[in-house]
Amino acid sequence: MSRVGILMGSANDYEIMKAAEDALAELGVSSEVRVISAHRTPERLVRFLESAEDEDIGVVICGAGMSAHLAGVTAAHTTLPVLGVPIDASPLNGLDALLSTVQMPGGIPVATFGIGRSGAKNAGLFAAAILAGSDPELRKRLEQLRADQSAKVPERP
Ligand code: RP5
Repeated sequence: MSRVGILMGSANDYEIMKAAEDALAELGVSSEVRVISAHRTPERLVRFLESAEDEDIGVVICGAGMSAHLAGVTAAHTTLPVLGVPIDASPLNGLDALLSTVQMPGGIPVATFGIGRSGAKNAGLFAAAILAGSDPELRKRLEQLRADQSAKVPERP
């Protein structure tokens, strides 16, 4: 089964991006977690993407805060699906990262998720849903996870 690359602009983003790693692990999908900044370590990003397909990476999740260019630059270098997670890391509370990530020019798509932990979790689940398109067993695990989630919701408060 393909793996998921989880990139983040700073080690400080990990407490948020761990939600993506955890969601994937719960579904039995392994991930490759790296600190790679579009601004501070641009060569590291290019090196990672050059070998990503050979390393069986099927989807790349990118979390970044502030003037967040990680997902966009990643998408510029690969045709793998790129999922962007804006992180609240500035006085603008993540709105800066959301707008930087979501407003891509036509031709270079980034699927953008909500700001913060729930966005990271959903990016993990979405990456699994993409991989499940060619993996019926993973599809079954996703369906089971939804059923378990529904069963945990009480009928009354
Ligand atoms: C972004 O700048 C990172 O993704 C991080 O969210 C933010 C701040 O980085 P640090 O200064 O905390 O390393 O590139």
